[in-house]
Amino acid sequence: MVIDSPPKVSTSREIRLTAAQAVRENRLWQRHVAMARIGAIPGNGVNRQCLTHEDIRARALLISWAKARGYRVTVDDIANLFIRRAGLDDSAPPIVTGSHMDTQPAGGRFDGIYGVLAGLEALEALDDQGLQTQRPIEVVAWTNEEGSRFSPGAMGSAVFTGARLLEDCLPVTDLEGIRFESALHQTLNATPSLERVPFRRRLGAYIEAHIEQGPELEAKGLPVGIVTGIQGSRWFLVKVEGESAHAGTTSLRARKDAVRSAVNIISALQDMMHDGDDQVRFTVGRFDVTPNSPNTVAEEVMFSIDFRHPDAAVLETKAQRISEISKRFAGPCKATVVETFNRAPSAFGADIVGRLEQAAQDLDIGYQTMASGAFHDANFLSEVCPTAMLFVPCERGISHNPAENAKPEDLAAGTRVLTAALIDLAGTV
Ligand code: HGY
Ligand code: MN
Ligand code: MN
Repeated sequence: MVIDSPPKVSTSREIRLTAAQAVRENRLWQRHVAMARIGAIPGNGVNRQCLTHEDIRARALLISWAKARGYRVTVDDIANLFIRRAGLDDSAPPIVTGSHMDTQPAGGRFDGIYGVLAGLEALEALDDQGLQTQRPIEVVAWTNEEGSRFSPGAMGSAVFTGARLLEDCLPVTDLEGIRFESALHQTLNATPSLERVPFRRRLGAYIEAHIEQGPELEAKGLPVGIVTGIQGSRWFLVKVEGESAHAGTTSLRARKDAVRSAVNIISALQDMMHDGDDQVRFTVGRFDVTPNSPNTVAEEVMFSIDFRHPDAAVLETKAQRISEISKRFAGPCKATVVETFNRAPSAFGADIVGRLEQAAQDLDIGYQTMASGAFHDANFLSEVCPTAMLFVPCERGISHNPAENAKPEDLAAGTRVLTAALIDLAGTV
């Protein structure tokens, strides 16, 4: 698909500064505090997995804030939520910002939600300054970016952009056997009055603000990172089938022990994945044993693979070997490998990245350009419209952990750059 270039520069530096200066650090911080109460877990973290009651409550809170400002709130068939601030030319493709509200089961108070709240803060800053834009601006909360409850991740943005079919998501079940379809209907039924909008609407541009989830910006004392692209990600599910047996009476020779085979497979994969420059990211995060009893030899193991690398060729070469190695090291058991997520490395367009840099320079906010190790909804949006991201530091780079933390002043600095870029892309009258 040909990606249009972003709308021409159409605002003055003064207008961009006026908009950005109206961002209120405390209002933004208090919104994070209020959201963090929904699904709060010990250690200052959050468990607000996608399409759970906590997710539904967080959506309701966001909608109440949006409605209090008179913004139009819409939803699509996979429950992506859109908050729209009208533009003078309301038929023009909107400039969109946002991220996700769902979290990991042991997640943090900033991953995802920061991008949604930064977008809302940007709209309010424009209101507070009485700035009317040419194009409408929308804030989006994408459904199921994390992929921890229903795998894989980024379902909402993938379906919105046409990279995945909604029908393929509906039968996916969580660990309790609940189908995505029923959790989705429960969520949509919680906001019955919201206007429904179609997938694949034409967008003018997309900018996502997110915490870095790495240590670089904090280590360099930089409040903002401007992201040039996202490394590739491959997800697999490996099923190892053995035979359950009595732990006391079955000799080792006679066993088809699924745990023993799974451990051998994982260690062989780790050897294959080893690289001297520590660029490969290979993670087995889920390891489910059946029947999971201390005195029964395991009949079956299902384990996940999350493999990432910035180089498409390395990603492909190593991914190709996963199935063969799994079969070779399965011993007396049977191993089957299914790929559930395959995203090549993506690069954002130079011109829209340049517009974000211009915004940071206008505001004299220190930044560096950098790539993203984490995947984001922006990965899918970059296939349908000019797309870029900005990062703010998080403490020691910790994320996907209740200890995830960020500073109010950094969240505000990132939001100011976002606001300046949004009004620049949306144009003013
Ligand atoms: O896994 C990821 O990269 C994202 O944080 N969900
Ligand atoms: Mn995220
Ligand atoms: Mn995440």
